[in-house]
Amino acid sequence: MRIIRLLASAVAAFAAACSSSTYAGSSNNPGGGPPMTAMVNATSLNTFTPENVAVGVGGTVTFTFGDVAHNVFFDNDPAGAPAPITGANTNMSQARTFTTAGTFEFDCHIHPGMKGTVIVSNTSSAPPAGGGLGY
Ligand SMILES: [Cu+2]
Repeated sequence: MRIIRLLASAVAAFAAACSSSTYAGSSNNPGGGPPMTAMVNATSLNTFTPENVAVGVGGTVTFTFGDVAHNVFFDNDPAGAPAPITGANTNMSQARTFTTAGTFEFDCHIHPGMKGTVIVSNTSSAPPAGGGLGY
């Protein structure tokens, strides 16, 4: 009996770990494509957590700032990226919507080496699932 109970809890833990492993920091897209929302925490000294997130075209990434001031600039491809989050931001959140597919590196101009990546992929290649987004 004890072994069965242990096995059951191990299976539950495994399932919980798997449910969020595909896209770190992202909520699942019920349509089956890339998630349409993701969160990046800029709440530590000089690290974005997670550093890499993925959303579908039209998806939104919310950057949350804590006690240490940070900003977010998309330097490598500003033409397809949303507006930067300028200044020195603390204890607030800012969302940015990504309307162009691509890989958008971002960094904090206050802390050299503090950077991350938003991968934006087209949802049209995903199989339609019950209507979904209508692409
Ligand atoms: Cu910073």
